Amino acid sequence: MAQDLYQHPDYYLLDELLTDEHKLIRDSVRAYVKKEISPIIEDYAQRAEFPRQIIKGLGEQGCFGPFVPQKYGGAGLDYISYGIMMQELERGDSGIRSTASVQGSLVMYPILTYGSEEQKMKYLPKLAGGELMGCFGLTEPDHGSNPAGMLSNYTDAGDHVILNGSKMWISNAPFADIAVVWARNPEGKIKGLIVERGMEGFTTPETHGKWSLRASATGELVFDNVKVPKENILPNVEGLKGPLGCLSSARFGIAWGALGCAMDCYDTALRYSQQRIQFGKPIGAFQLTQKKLAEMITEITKGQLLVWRLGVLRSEGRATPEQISMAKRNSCHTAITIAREARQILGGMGITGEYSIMRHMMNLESVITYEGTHDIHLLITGQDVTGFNAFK
Ligand code: TGC
Ligand code: FAD
Repeated sequence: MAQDLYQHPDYYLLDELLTDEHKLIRDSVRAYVKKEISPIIEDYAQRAEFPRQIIKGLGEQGCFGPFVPQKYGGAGLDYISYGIMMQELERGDSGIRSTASVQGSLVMYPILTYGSEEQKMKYLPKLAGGELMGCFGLTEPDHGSNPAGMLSNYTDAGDHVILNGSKMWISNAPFADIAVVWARNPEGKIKGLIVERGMEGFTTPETHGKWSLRASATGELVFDNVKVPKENILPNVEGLKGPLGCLSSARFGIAWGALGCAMDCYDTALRYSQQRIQFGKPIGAFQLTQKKLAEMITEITKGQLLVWRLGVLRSEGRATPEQISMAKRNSCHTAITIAREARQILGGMGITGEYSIMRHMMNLESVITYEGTHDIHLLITGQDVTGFNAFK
């Protein structure tokens, strides 16, 4: 890949809305991405392999659950800090942000929010440092957008439960040490369980052949009469609001993260348009190229304002799930549209691994699909503003 020369666009001087701490965090994660991710990511994506050696560095950067209190090994940071971290990571690659957001929002968040004190002390510090890695099992082969229909279930067997069922499309599954799994209890209510690698009957076959998120490991979770101790059940939540609450945290991170891809594509295309000469002048001097770039920076600026305000609301505990849905949907749409336009500005070079754009574009096909598809988020907004449920 060409040298990483990234500079983020800030057309409306939004840096003035950030604290010095936010800017320090951004500088630190950006420097880490430029040094440790950018030089290797294209190669790992081409080989469809997750670079496992980066886990330690991600932990040292504080990218795993930065909002978790210090008592449990986190940094106790606000949600804008979390958003900034996810943006910088996803600017490098969506698969890297995926690993961090699954660990922070989908594994640490439920243990922090719904777990017992013993569960928090046992798992959170190790998860924060990357000593333990986790994954999150909600989606099933026949229940994706509609997790309320899930079939995975457990029965009572004294001091433990017996878990059966399967989950698919699970990020980090192939190497995760633990899985936060959502399944029905004997009364049919949805509960969360912490399933550990090594429990008999628990396997995690890898999913191959993806054209998207190639540097992220995806797999299934298969439970064949797995004995799970009752102390591994998350005691403080029951029902779909448990997993959906985790999704609110992860979708928030994606809303910031996807804009990182958009900014990287814009930055790359702008620089290319100033240097590439055709018909005797830089292609950036042609009106059609300027239209693309002007529209990109306009959408990026609108998206930056949206996620910043969402970050303020989330840090104050006031962001609604519906507001988060709007931002997740908007950022993914903005990013994928910009990636496609930026690819055109680079002409043939745009399809090569020399630049990050095509990789971002392919990754974004997953990002616009997972954590609720583009249309599911539209329906969430539609329901919120009309009061009518169009899902069912
Ligand atoms: P519904 O009746 O609307 O809600 C059930 C209960 O949950 C509450 N709730 C939420 N709570 C917190 N955060 C949210 N975002 C919430 N959304 C709903 C709701 O208030 C209710 O509470 P209560 O107390 O009344 O019980 O549920 P529904 O079955 O009608 O479903 C609604 C729908 C379709 C929006 C929901 O199922 C949905 O969001 N579907 C999309 C599924 C999805 O996003 N799956 C993601 C899987 S994980 C993943 O993709 C990880 S990718 C990770 C990576 O690599 O980065
Ligand atoms: P479906 O639900 O079958 O949807 C197919 C199409 O139908 C979509 O266009 C959808 O918008 C549309 N549709 C569905 N219902 C409606 C409706 N009511 N009205 C209108 N249109 C509708 N899940 C996890 O639990 N953990 C993970 O870590 C995880 N990681 C993932 C990683 C990757 C790379 C991918 C691709 C997915 C991952 N997922 C994960 C699963 C992801 O959340 C689901 O793919 C997503 O929620 C959509 O479910 P589905 O693929 O079954 O599509």
